[in-house]
Order: sequence, then C-alpha cells, then structure tokens
Amino acid sequence: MSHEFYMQRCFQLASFGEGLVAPNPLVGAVLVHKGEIVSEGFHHQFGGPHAEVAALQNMHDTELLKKSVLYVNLEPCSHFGKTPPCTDLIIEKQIGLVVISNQDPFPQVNGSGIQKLKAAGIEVITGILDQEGKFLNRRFFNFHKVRKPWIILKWAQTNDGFIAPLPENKHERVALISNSESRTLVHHWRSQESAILIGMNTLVSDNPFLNSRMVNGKNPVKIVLGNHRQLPADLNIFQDKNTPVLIYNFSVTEKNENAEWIKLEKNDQVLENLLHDLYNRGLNSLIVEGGTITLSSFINTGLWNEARVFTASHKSGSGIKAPDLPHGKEIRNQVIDTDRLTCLINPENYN
Ligand code: AOF
Ligand code: ZN
Repeated sequence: MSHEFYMQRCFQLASFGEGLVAPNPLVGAVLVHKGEIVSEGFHHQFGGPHAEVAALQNMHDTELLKKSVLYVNLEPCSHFGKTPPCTDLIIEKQIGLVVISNQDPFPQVNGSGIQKLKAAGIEVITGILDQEGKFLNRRFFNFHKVRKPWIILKWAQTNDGFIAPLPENKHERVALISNSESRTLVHHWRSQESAILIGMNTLVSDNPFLNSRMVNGKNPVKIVLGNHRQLPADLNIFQDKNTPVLIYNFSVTEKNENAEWIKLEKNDQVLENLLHDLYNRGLNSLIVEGGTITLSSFINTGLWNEARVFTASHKSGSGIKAPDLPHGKEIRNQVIDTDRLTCLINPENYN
C-alpha cells in the first residue's frame, strides 16, 4: 500500500473529531507494520490527548512499535500545551519513520516538530496529500493565516430566487423553504462550526433557536449583529443557558445572565472588527444564516470562504430576494430529495 492510502485513513480518523476539537486541528494517526495497520488514534476533544499519543498508547508491543511507521496528517507538536510534546513520545518509543501530510502553522510548532524528530535521527517524509490535508483542516489553517474564523454562508431559496416572504406576508410562513432532509443537514453543519450568526432583523422576525436540535451534536455559540434593541427575555436564543449568546451592536457593552452585548464602531470595518473579536475568543469558524442584508454584507466585503445554497423546487412569486453571489468555485452540487444543494468556495480566500 502507498503512503497516500495510510494518509487517507488518518484523514478519516481525524474527521471523527469534527465539531469537538476546535480551535484545534483535526488529526488522525496510524501505525503501520509490514503494510498492516497495527494501531490507530485521533484527537477526540479539545484539551484531550493528541492523535499520535492515542495511536502509540494503543500499541503495547514495544518491539513491534520500534519497527512500525507512524503516519499522521499534521506535524507532531513540539511544545508543552495542554498536553506534553508528541515528538518526545515518538522519540522515546524509537519510531524510525514518520510520514506527515501538513506542517503545523501554529507559531509554537511551525516546523520545529519536524526538526526535533530529524535531530533525533528519525526519518521524516512530509507533503503526502498536502492539498487534501489543508482542505480537511481549512478552518485551522485559515485561522492562523488570516486571524479570522472560516466563514460559511448558508441560505435556502425558492426556485425563483426568494429567501423569505415579504414582512407583510410573514403569516404565510414560507420561511420553511428547504425540505426536512436539508434542514437536518444544516443542523449537522451547525454542530461542526464554532459559531452561528444572523442579523437583528432575522432574530426579531423569526425568533430562531440557532441550535443543532435535529442531530446529536454540540451547539455553536450564537451571534446576532445589528442595531441595539430591547429584546424579550423569552426569545428562543436565550433559553439554553449553556450556549453563549453574543450580540454585536452599535450602542452598548454589557453582560447579563442571558447574553453579552458588544459595542462596535459603526464604520466600514464593522465585520473586520467583529471577526477580530471572534478570533480573540478562539472561535475558528462561523456559519452565517441570514438574512439577505447580513449575508450580502459578508459577500460585498469579500469576507466569506464557503457558500452553501439550497434551491427548492417550488416558486414563491414574491418575497425578499436571495443574496447575489457574483463568483465562487463549485465544490459540491447534489440533489437532496426535492432540493438542490450547491456549495461554492471563494477562490480569493483559499489557495
Ligand atoms: C499534534 N497532534 O493530534 C493535535 C496537534 O493545547 P494542546 O496541547 O492540545 O495543543 C494544541 C496545538 O497542538 C494545536 O494548536 C496544534 O498546533 C497542535 N495540535 N498536534 O501533534 C494532534 N491536535
Ligand atoms: Zn501533539
């Protein structure tokens, strides 16, 4: 079997940590002896053991360990973080060859893990499925490169391009545009991201929960952006006391048991400043779910990385127009029952 084969398995194992390890990367590791995978591990949760440690500790035959090759999709760490350096354990276990996909961009590692292994006489091969590894950990790489969360825009539109009914027709509740399978998928996505954002208008008109209740997964931090208003305490976003609510506005900074209000200056840097604050809070991904004004403000400033758009089969004839996405490279196009899902990536923010 090739290096690529075992690296694919590392990616698969790494992905089991989706939604659980942020802002850490997704990392999987396998130990291979004479072509056979003899041990596996992955990073399960933020603050928990790293993938290599899990794979190495799952293997109790020390003689077999010494003769095995370690595959791991990210450069082993060389720093004391929440856990001791993985490089030390690899050296201690006398592994002879380590095969890596990506170098770790985290400033405290950034090549020093590879150096440390080589200095100990261990052979290191890097760059196996480099692009695939970077895509898997796009939130992590982007976070360290541009110091902003990875931004995913999501909306559902009718076949004639409307995202919601006009406010005066609100009672029609055409708000449910996509089908239940698509909506379940959205809840899965929410469980994979650190935060979810909507505009103040959407909060007030839809009273959404913004949680992942249709799947078994964690809830993202809830974020609202817009002019300050007195909000009723019984709004759905305030009901789950375990999930923080951040309300970015232009008037007040305050905190109560329901939420934190954060004042932003009203200028052309509003989104930049908001994203910078999310960076400081360690939130490395954000799903933006509307409405059109909010989504368009991200599109118009070029502050987006992915767009995921559901187009239903029915028309509505009137309503609030869906955002206009001028460019984007299609990375997924599939039918989900009665809906079509199109996913795009912003090539200007991804290489
Ligand atoms: C690895 N293997 O499985 C992961 C690594 O706070 P800590 O100790 O968990 O360290 C987090 C940093 O360690 C993270 O920013 C990244 O650089 C690296 N993650 N490294 O060798 C792993 N998850
Ligand atoms: Zn480590």
